[in-house]
Amino acid sequence: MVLDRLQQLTMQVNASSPPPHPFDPLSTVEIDAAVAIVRAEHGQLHFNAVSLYEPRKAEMMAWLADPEKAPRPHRAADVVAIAPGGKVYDGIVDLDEKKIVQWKHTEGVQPLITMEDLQDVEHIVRQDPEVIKQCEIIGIPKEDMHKVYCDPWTIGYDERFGNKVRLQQALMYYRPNVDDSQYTFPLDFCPIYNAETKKIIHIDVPPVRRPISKAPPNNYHPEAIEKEGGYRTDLKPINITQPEGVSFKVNGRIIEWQKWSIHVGFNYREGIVLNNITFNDKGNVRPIFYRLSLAEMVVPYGNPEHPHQRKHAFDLGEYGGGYMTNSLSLGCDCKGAIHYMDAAFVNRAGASTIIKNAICIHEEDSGILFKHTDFRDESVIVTRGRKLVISHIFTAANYEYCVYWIFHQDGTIQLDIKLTGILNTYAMNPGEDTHGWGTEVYPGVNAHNHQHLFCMRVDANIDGPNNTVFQVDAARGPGEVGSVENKYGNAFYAKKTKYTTPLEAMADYDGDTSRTWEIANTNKLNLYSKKPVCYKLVSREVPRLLPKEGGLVWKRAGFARHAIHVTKYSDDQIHPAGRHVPQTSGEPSQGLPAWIQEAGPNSSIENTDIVLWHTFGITHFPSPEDFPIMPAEPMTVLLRPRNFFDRNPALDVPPSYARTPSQIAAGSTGCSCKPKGDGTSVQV
Ligand code: ABN
Ligand code: CU
Repeated sequence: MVLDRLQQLTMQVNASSPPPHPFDPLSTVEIDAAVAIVRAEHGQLHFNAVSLYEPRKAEMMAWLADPEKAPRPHRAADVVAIAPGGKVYDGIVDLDEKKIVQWKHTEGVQPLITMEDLQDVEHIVRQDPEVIKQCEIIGIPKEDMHKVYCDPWTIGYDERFGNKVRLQQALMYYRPNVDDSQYTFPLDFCPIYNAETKKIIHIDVPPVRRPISKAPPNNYHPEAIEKEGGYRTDLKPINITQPEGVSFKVNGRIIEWQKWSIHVGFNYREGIVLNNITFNDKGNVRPIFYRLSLAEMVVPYGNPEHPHQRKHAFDLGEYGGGYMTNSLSLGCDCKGAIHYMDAAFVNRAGASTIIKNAICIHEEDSGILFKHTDFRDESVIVTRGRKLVISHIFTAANYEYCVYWIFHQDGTIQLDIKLTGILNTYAMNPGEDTHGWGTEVYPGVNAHNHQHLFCMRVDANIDGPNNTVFQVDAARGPGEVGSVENKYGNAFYAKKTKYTTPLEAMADYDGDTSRTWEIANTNKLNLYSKKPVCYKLVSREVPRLLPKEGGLVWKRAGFARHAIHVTKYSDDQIHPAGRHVPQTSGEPSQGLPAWIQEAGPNSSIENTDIVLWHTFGITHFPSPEDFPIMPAEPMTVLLRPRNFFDRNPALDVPPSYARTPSQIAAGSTGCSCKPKGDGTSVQV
């Protein structure tokens, strides 16, 4: 039976033509085939993840360089499965050979928690006699248990329970009415749920109780806003139209836009993955990045009272940014002419599932690209830019993270993350002292201080794989005021520090020196500046990890100890907090710190294939304006070409308006330039 099914699926895989690009995420047919192959050998398992096992880089580079002659990398699935009793298996299935090429029982780990795993908990919590007792103590009668809700989180790490059993902590809330936001009514206790026995095994109860708040609900839904006086009425429509369609081409999952070529991938964990990013520089297709992704994040909360130390979500490694991704809707999440891509995953039972419209690809006007007016005669050029936006949005229980990868015509790549959704809240008594660990954002609602720290993985390929990272600081020139070399004291320059080892490259941000980092190809100099071609990382929202050295978060989130880490490329180093993150103790720290130890902190990262890891984000001290739902807060990281092009690479973008001095002298009213379809412009 199983083999018949496998044969059918194999035929479907083979029938799909053309073959998938080696970077393409697994299709539903490929996921089903991988599951069938695993099932045929290992029987009934729960599937935690079946995702593209990415081609090995050396093989892939060879194929990209010569797809006709080089062997095409095999399609393969990276599988995480859980057997009855909780044994975790990590495997690789070669889909071309139709066989399992690696299968191992991994001890002492807990794979990420899926939304399916989480959904059981609320139901069980409502029926648990001890939870009912705790609800009664704080003023919720047992007939109202249907009004009790919980956000189940992984337990993070709790030394009382370790990591042998798969555990979740239930953050408890109440809704007086079904449409009320539960985050206005947090409960003061926290049950612990065993995902194998499906039982509550413990409840953390605070020494001082906090009865349920009697404040009126604080809602954001339309009916509530209407009741409070209604919506503002002075907004006129803004329509975005692209009457001739979009200016990008889609070939499978490769997007060609304005000299850029980008392969758009997606996985359950990182969400969007961009591969083989190149720029056509006057006919020369130049590699820039082999792979870009948001690889991990951590949200540590700052209240030291037990059990709040457990609140530090690794939303990608513990839950999966891809798994939590929203199905986007036209006119709401994205406006304009949109190209959508779906995302395919496995569910716990081993069936493939689809999130429709998981990725949105569209263009936006981006304001002025460049402009200059000559004050003498008002001769002018003004050129408007546009950008290509590749985005997805994921909901991590209370928070929404909107991730935008933005490509500009001048060669800049921008990662914007917008944070919205709802604050994580905890109960407080009237007049209670928050001790500075949180803010009363509404009566009875204590929103704890926290950070949102993201780790961007930059697998650079700046005119080839051999790259070097430099720290660049604005520095004053030597010599005191009055000295020969710096008589007036005004000298300053860009001080460059080469990172030669991973140890040197563990670096922090310094706003005082406008610190940036250059990923350079020192083998290639710019024609004019004679400086190495590079892409510069410009990132200004880079708080320090506030949890202290040696503490739980510091140990578990090793990637967040520094703004920058640089490692020599290795195929399996994708997840900077480790492959399986839930319930890690951080002893020893997984991911980046472990890889650096393994490779040798003093090994060379100079002029070789390197990966730069950048941790950035915000420190969030909540305030009432963030409640009951937060206006989106943006963060930006830029990757900018520096000494990469010989001149402004966007000079050939047709201007919106241009008038030269001679045109003015000749009495011409000017030239308003309208782009023609072939990229040139005509005077109108
Ligand atoms: N922010 C932690 C989280 C994410 C998803 C689901 C539950 C909890
Ligand atoms: Cu926040």
